[in-house]
Amino acid sequence: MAIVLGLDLSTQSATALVLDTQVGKTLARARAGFGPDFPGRGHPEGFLPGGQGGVVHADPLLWLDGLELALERLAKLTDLSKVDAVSVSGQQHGSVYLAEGYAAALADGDRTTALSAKFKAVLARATSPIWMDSSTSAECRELQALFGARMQADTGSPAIERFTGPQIRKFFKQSPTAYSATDHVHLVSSFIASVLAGKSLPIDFGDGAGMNLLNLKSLTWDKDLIDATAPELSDKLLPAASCLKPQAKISSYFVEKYGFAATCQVCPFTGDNPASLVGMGATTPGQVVISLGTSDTFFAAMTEPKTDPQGFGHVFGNPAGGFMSLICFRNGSLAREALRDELGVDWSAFDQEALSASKASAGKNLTLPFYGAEITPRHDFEKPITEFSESSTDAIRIRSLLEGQFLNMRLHSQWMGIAPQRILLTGGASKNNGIAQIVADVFQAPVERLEVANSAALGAALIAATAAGNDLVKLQAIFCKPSPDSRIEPDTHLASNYASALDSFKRLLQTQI
Ligand code: ADP
Ligand code: XUL
Repeated sequence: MAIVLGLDLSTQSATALVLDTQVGKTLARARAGFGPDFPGRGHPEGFLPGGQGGVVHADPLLWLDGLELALERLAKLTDLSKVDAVSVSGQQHGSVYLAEGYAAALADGDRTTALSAKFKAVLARATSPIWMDSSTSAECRELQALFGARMQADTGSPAIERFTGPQIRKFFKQSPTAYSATDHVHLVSSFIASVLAGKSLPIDFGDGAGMNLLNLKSLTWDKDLIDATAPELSDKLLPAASCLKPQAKISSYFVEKYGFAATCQVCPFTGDNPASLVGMGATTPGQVVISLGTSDTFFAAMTEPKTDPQGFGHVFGNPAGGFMSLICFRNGSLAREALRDELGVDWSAFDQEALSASKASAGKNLTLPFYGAEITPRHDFEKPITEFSESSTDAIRIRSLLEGQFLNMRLHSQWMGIAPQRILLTGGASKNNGIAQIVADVFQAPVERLEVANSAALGAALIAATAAGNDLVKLQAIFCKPSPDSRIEPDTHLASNYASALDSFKRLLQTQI
């Protein structure tokens, strides 16, 4: 199996990446942005703005249109009939509710009607809650009251607002009729997998661990949790599976419309963070990845499922076997964009050179970097809290926000007990050298970036290749190489500044939550 396709259905875009694994080359890549490419659909940043009470939903039909646009663009760049296998990474936790009749929509090979038109009639819920949704505190309390410490011990996380189990429970409580009309609940990853296969495919262990429903000891759905979450939920979920086993051939819709070969294999898909772990070449313990996408995440492979005593961090499945620890920050790129827009500057103001002007103040001007509700720590912040003069220069304000983001990350990753020897950086903001320098300085570890920028799409492609019979370790040695000029060394003179800033940051945070 030589040629593989990795798709990444993330918060803001659909990305497609084709690799030739025999010659170790990227053949083509294409992207469709849910905001910029579909300006009339009301998703400027990939989700519906203005949700009340913590509700953040997106239109699953837009994900299908984004997938089709990315494939249309890709088909102009490379011959898709050569693709042997495909896999997908999807934003985690988001759920899709499909009604009876959806199996016919999946199997419909007619290329003249778009996928979104076929699925419109079979959605039991018109919009999908996504990972940014924090509206299920009541359901989390109910589940916690029933299961207590067992919830975290067995699923890797306490009941968490954005996780799919509490989201399903809320849907059942608020719309019992629509819930009961739901034939299958899918995650973003398994939904897109099923669409590509033309039949319902299972949820994989990696992504399934983000639902508060998967028992990590048995890697099966936990019957008591399922039954307590919503009635008849066990009928609405296929058994969880490994993403490394091919499940089906691609459906005739994609053969007819985009020129795939009918023999192209489809694998179950995984979440964007587990896929990134693969794409960064970090599936063996001892390496740390920081992903700066819409969310900022910090993750690492681990052999045993170690849980966060504070309850903010998670355990997900590692596609290569074992587990991964992860912490997620909602105020990632969108918070950096908010400050950029507030100051009326562009990303060059976040560059290494621009920020060097404020180096003397490193660690001295604290910001709690939250423009809205945060996941880690869980709190309804409204705006950043700063401890310095309003008249400070742009460089000081930018440095302070970035330092706040990475001090918060350093503080909340301590439970993992990892002193990183180097940090692998990925996600849209990772190409910014100023941001990368602050990461290196705050963590006092060198930062490296890979040659392929989208590690989730790369991970999906490598999962497809592995499922099709290739050796993952060999593939990672070829494709997951740090880009030669990407390494940034920490400024060791700043070690003590950031050690004391960490204590001050912790104290300031404690005054607010
Ligand atoms: P996701 O996978 O969550 O959809 P990406 O990993 O594609 O997101 O990252 C998108 C984010 O990258 C944007 O919200 C944007 O703020 C950020 N970004 C893009 N270019 C830069 C840059 N040069 N400097 C800082 N941030 C950037
Ligand atoms: C992880 C999380 C986000 C999403 C979107 O728990 O909520 O990182 O996967 O990228």
